[in-house]
Amino acid sequence: AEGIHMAEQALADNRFVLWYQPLVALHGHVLGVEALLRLDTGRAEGLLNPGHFFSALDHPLLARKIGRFVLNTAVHQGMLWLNQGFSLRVGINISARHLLDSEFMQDIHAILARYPDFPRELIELEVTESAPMLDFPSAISTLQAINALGIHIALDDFGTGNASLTYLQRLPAQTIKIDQSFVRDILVDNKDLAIVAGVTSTAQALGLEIVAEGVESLGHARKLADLGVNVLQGFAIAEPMPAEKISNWVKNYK
Ligand code: G
Ligand code: G
Ligand code: MN
Ligand code: NA
Repeated sequence: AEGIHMAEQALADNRFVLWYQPLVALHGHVLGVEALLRLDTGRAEGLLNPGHFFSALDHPLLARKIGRFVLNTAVHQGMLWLNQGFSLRVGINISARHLLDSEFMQDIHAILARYPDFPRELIELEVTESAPMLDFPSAISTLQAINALGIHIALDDFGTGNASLTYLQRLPAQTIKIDQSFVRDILVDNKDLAIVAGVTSTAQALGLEIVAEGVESLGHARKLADLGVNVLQGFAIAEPMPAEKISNWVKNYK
């Protein structure tokens, strides 16, 4: 309840902000960013991450309102970067509640109408495994409709749900983001290494891009490269940062 109240206030006061974390392809170029929601308390606590207001992201009305803010802000920012000469794919986390909302497709069409010149393949919706679990047929048809518009889909937190392989089989997706809980210990735990290797070769066989999240050291990056992971994201590459810092970061990368 506290998270819901906090989010209502933040919407009213315009205190939601997006930070962005770069994703880099193996051979050096910056592929894009993931938009990460933060709540600016305006006080000493500074920015709160979604752990403080997760309940709002699952609230029937707030999920829609926050989701629209995130879509609009992220695509607007992507357009600004493009106009500055930076072609960056923008990853946008979609809550299960918003994905399954009867107004979700309208929200998608509205954003495409507002930014008709933004390349649709630069929009990547990150969907976690909880969404299809709630209503599989509805999630499939919505994701197919989105894909048919040219928007990309990533299966986020891959491996942490209980139906990953079913999703790979049945959901339209271009990207798998393997969860950081599998990546963290690949240098010390052969089980985790085997899991990441297996998911990577499955992704390759299916022609999907594979992103490793939670890449925290150069050692991790090297090991992931050896395994054939295409794209890296994590503190070893860059921490999330405000939008204004991204263009300089991209210019200075390698
Ligand atoms: O960035 P951070 O580690 O604080 O994110 C915590 C969780 O919140 C992650 O699971 C992430 O996917 C989720 N998250 C971050 N930004 C958004 C957002 O804009 N919308 C939704 N629905 N979830 C988000
Ligand atoms: O669930 P999702 O994958 O969207 O969550 C992304 C979250 O992971 C972001 O909130 C970000 O702050 C966090 N994150 C990004 N890189 C790293 C990392 O290298 N290590 C850890 N522990 N967390 C990370
Ligand atoms: Mn994500
Ligand atoms: Na993830």
